[in-house]
Amino acid sequence: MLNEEERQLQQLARTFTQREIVPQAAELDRTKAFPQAIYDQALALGLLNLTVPEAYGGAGLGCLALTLVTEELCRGCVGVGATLSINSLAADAIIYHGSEEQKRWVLPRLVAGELASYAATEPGGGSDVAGLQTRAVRDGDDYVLSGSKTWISNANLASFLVVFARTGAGGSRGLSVFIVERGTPGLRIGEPLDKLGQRCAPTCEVFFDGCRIPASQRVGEEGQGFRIAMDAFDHSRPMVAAFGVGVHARCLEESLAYAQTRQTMGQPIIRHQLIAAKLAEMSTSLEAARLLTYRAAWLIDHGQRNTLAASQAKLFAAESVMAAATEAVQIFGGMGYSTEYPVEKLFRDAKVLQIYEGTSEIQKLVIARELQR
Ligand code: CS8
Repeated sequence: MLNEEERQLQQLARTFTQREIVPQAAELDRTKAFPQAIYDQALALGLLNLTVPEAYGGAGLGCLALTLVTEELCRGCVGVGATLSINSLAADAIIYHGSEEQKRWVLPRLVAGELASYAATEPGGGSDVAGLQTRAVRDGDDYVLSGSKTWISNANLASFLVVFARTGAGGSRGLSVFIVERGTPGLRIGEPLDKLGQRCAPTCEVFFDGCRIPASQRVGEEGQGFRIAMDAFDHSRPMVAAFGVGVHARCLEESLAYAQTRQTMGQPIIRHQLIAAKLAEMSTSLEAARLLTYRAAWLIDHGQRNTLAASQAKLFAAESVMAAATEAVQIFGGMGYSTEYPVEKLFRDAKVLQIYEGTSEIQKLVIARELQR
């Protein structure tokens, strides 16, 4: 199903993950430290910023290549995988909607190793994009931004943010998108928030207090912000589904190894049919999630609208990885509840996959709407 180039890229990411991420995952979870050394090595190996076009120094690959690499990184640690791949969300808004000047300004910087954040979610909510409150008021050749964001990935390290703000009336037609440089007066970024899982992936509050930026930093036309956000999600949801597939694959790997060695009642627990059934189900849902994810990525790579497929992949991957992580803890029993074994971390890491990049409930809403188109 995959071509030779895709297989090689997947293998490169797999080997890198096994060597560099797996041994450090537990410690990064404890310290909550951004995995800078892993980031630098992955960048040097060409595993990051895959979708940036070659004209701006990137690999010029598609969404499928991104999901293949992301799945492998997240098999090692989804905190690491997420924080390494999240540049692509901000990049996509600029790749598909930015001016030539904006692309030349920011895309080569990502390829050189800078980080960018995608700032949509606000304290008032993440699901209702059309209801966001941050304002951008036109003042001559500038816009002045006021408001706040939260849960913004990598914001404390980002060189620039792609910010969604209201320029017009309420609703989906009143939003616009801006590039805001780190250090712009009126921009303040909070410390990383503490959280249940994916702890080495920083997420921060962001505050705009009379933050003045030139109008040339608006991405697309005024009022196009909602469409740009939805379009970015069509590209990013397969990637986030791949986060889930990576964690799911690790759940199966750990559970299978444990079930083959752990003995109860005189035999390895995999010989107990109720445990064997859990593994059978875990492997079947993994393959289904993977195929949905590849399909959603493939469709958009081939110029086809993938909104339905992307939401189906994100929904199924998130729900099935949570079920798999729950069963992994169950298979490990008391050891599954212990921080000395890896599965409690998989369980904690999995939960947010049902929440970010559109909750499972939002994915169902999108799917139901797409079915009626
Ligand atoms: O608001 C929409 C939605 O998708 N909400 C979820 C938002 C979301 O995903 N938030 C997550 C925040 S970002 C994040 O989590 C990053 S963290 C990630 C990983 C971190 C790792 C460390 C909605 C609820 C589906 C839409 O709701 P409505 O407000 O009801 O809008 P609609 O009426 O459906 O649409 C308005 C118009 O837009 C058009 N539209 C909608 N979807 C699309 C797509 N492509 C193109 N156009 C679209 N996908 C729609 O047709 C409407 O057009 P009209 O012409 O106005 O009728």
